[in-house]
Amino acid sequence: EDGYDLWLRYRPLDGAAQARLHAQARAVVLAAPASPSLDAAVAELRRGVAGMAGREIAVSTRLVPGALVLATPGQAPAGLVLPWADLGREGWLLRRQTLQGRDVTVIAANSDIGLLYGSFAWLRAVQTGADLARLDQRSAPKVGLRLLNHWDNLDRHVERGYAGASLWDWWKLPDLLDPRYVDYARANASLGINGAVLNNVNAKADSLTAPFLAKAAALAGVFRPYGIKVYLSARFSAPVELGGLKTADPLDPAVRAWWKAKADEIYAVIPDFGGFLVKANSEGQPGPQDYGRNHADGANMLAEALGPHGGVVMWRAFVYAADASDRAKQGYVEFQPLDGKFAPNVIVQVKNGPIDFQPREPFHPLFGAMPHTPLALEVQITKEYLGFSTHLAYLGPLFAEVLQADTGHGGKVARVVDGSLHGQRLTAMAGVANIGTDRNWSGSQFDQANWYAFGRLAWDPDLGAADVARDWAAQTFTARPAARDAIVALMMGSREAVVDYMTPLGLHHLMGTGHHYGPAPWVDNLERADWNPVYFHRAGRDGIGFDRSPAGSNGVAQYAPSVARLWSDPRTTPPELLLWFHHLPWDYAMPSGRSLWGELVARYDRGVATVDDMRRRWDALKPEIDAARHAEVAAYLAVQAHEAQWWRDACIAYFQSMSGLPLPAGVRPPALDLAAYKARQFAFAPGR
Ligand code: BDP
Repeated sequence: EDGYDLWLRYRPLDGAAQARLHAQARAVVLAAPASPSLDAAVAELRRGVAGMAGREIAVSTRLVPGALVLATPGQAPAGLVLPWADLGREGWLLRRQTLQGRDVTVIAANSDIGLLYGSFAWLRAVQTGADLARLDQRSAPKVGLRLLNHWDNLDRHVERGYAGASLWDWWKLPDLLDPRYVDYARANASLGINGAVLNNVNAKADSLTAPFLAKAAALAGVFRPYGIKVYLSARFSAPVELGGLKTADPLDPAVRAWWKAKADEIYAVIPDFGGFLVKANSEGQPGPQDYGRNHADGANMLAEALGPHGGVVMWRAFVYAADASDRAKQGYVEFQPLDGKFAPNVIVQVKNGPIDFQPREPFHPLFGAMPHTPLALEVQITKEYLGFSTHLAYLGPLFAEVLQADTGHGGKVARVVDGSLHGQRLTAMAGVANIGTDRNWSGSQFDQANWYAFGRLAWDPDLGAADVARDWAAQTFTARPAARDAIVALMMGSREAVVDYMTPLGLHHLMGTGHHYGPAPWVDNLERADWNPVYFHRAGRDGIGFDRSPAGSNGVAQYAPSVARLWSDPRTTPPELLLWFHHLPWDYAMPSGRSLWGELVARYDRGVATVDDMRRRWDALKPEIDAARHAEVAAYLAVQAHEAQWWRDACIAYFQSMSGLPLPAGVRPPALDLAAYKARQFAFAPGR
């Protein structure tokens, strides 16, 4: 067990469950047109049943009792009456029923890809111990485009990647197709992920050259049966860099013609190419503002090129200009006025929060504030700011927190993302992938759960994070209820623990320069003001926190009035976001009865204590988990416990130097003095 199999392990069930499974899966019956996706579905069912029931099952044309019947409406067996219309193009239905006098399990969908999704759903039902004899489930995705964004460079280095090198072996492509590409596609399809942006948003123009397009086309060929489309990050200045033009001005006819020709060239080799993802005028990337144009001008030019082929432009809203008055305000300031100005095949891709993938942020104020523009939610699966793949932090609660946040504009973020709030048909959710060449794919066993949770929540943003964790734990570690639930409990507290020992009470961006690993709240010497931790926490003798209230930057005014009203006043701001919106004196009275200073210290201590508790819980699970994976997780948790302490000690030492206050009674002082924490260096942290 090295984690390679992810949640598709299909290990033998115990005797009674095996017998039950066998009774429900005697053969696969095809009542759908042949296709590569259907072949993939059948192969997966056979693989799963062989693994779990220990028997090979045949593909039959006769409706035998105990069959798994894969059906589409066109070829459905006589007597099968189903709510086909409710399933949409990709949805599925699983139902145990009697058909022509035989008890069978129907896996039904309107398309072959729906059947593949349904097959994975049935296998999940088996793996999680569902009652197969009474199965009756159906599901259709609420979000249209469910995409992984790979920040993979063409030299196979993964920006912010903590799981080895890029899976894409560009050098050997298109001739050599690593079998791992198929396993990648299976894993994604099992969750419903239907697109992959192959290259980094900090893009090289080379990815758009003919040799690289041939390589991308080879990957697209592997992924196609699994319903996964290939997308590319496009560098805005490519017409200059590749085309020899003098400008990349989006209103220049020659530039527009260049992109049109490029789109035609791409679709000639990848007929179902998904489209472009663009990071423009952000962190040094070129963009339309270099020519005095705005984001809509840039996006619409690309949309015009892709539109005739059915492609989309995912234009990122992650921008912050040199004006450093309040970085959190800048995405909204630049994009909100462009509402309604984008072409219909443009979707503006917005990070979950207004800064940058912090352990906790309020939801981004653009959600709900651009009713005439499709908005995609971008989350980061790779844990750049939550301890890389060495710290255990299950991100389901983070994703669910933003999706369930009430925008105050008539619905929660999930309703913006699924398009229902403002009647958008183009909908998307993107996750920055945490996948690489490590045998376990994600750098650690538990980081697989974040890939999994992203996929499940992109399909259905209303799923509960604990329910998703329960499925994952059952599929990945054990379906035995007590052990499974112990794993879920450990996972569910893990993200809050990271918030507590890194950035409690709404603090943000306290991490080390560049690599973003480890505490560095003291850093104040970076080129741009808004790259410095001191810019974000603003601690001094008078107090701590970034004042975004009306008396400060008034960033809070970017939210709907009902939300802004609550968050303008520290007394009605949730403690979790307090120092995001307010600068408060150290003796400010918290709802807990502690002073702000006391509360800050208590949260740091709580974070450390939770990690210690996670270790104990994991140790107790030893008899339930295979030795190799148990030991690997235990080793990581030991690192995390040590580093949680480091974070806590370094931050308390630093903030105490600001507050000048004694530690509350009974609190253990930091192990070292502040200078020692400041001196600690990480020259070789991965992922930059
Ligand atoms: C930041 C990362 C940087 C990315 C950037 C982005 O540190 O590597 O390029 O986000 O999303 O968090 O573009």
